[in-house]
Amino acid sequence: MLAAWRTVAQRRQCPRAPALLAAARHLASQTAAASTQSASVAAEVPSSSSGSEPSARLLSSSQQPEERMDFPGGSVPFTAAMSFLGGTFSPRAPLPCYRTIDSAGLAIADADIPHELDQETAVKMYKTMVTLQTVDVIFYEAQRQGRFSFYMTSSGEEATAIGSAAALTNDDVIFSQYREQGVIMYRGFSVQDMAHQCFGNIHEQGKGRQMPIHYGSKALNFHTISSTLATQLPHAVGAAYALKLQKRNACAVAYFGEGAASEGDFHAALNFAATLKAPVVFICRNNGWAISTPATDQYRGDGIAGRGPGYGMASLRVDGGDARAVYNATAAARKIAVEQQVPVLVEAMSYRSGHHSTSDDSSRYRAAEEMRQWRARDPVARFQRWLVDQGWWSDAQDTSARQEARRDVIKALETAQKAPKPPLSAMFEDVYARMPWHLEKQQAEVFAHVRTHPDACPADIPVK
Ligand SMILES: Cc1ncc(C[n+]2csc(CCOP(=O)(O)OP(=O)(O)O)c2C)c(N)n1
Repeated sequence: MLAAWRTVAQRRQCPRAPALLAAARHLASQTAAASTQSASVAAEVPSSSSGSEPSARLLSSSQQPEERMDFPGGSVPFTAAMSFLGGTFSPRAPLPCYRTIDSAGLAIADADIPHELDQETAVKMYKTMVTLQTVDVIFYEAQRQGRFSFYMTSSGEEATAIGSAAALTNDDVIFSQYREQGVIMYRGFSVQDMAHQCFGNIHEQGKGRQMPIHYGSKALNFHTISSTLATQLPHAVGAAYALKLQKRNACAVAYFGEGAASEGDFHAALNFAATLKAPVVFICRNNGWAISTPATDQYRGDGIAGRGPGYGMASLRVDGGDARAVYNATAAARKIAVEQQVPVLVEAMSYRSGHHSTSDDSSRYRAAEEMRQWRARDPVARFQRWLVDQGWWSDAQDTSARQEARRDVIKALETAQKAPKPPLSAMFEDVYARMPWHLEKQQAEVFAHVRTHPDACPADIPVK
């Protein structure tokens, strides 16, 4: 040990070398005295104790690596140099952003493509993007006309949702935030299903008890969306851990925004996932804004991907506007999660091109020029260009796909709007097998109130 310290002090030309060497000599003499003692104590350790057990590590100085601190949380080397890591002391270059097609949609020649898209998958992805764009435009307008109460578009982020969804299997369990409608659509949730949910009619499994856009489907392995940010992240870890215990060939996939990543649940989820080695793929949509809070006010480190290594988790940053890159990144992350039974973090860099929701006006807090620049990099147009270059898509196909999507969306809205609403009593159902006394009491009070104040209940909700 003494020799090691001398080498360290000399190599670093440390001005405190004489003091360090004196301290080392003192330590060495103490260690020599202690080793005589510990040899006798070590003799008392039962012979069944293995060298890796804490008691043996502490007691046998001869086994203790002198140049490292061996403790229950790991083994770290000692250093006589004091240097802070990160922050203002050693700013690191940002993690680069993996992409396979450029902002104009041209393929990048030397890009890593471990999972190349086949024509059928690529065309399905693009058609879903076209439908998603059409749904977003028409549903947004329908909300503005007062036909239902709330809507959120995913404009600018279509490639993140659909590129990742295409790389998963139907056995993978999805926990999304609220802006990944492309994921559930790709899995088979129809435009009609979406319209029923937004209108909260009798065809909707939630029976109108949730706000619009809170989709969910047991059949599609897609957990119902919760408005409360980041609550889905610990749930996803629990589900992933269950998949691990069941030895299933599947993972959980958790989507969230960079704003949600400031919640405590994000940190709890990542640490649990890492320590439990839960097969979960975390996909962050870093779209630059959390309502009016810019990403620059959300963190000081290297975005969200930069946090992964701190949790001991493989992390990747990907261009969220490049559907082919997102597909490859998710397929690779899924492979790691399922084969190695560990979590993986993916940060998809994108931009929220629309307002946060129908309750927001983003022109109040961000520059028109910023929005114009990002809209010019439209992920759907980029992917279309790549598809055309592959010879897999044409302008004529595009026109007809968009016309068909428009017809479907308008029809779905009309059908959903005409469908009856669930009765008032539905509000009290489905939580308990037998309604407890306090809910019975509340239900009676609601009905009594509506009888005396008929205007308190919307006219299209049957009072029964
Ligand atoms: C726990 C919690 N806090 C605050 C809110 C209010 N809120 C709703 S959306 C949102 C912004 C979230 O931004 P981000 O996670 O980046 O997703 P984005 O909307 O940009 O897709 C906030 C603060 C909430 N729903 N839940």
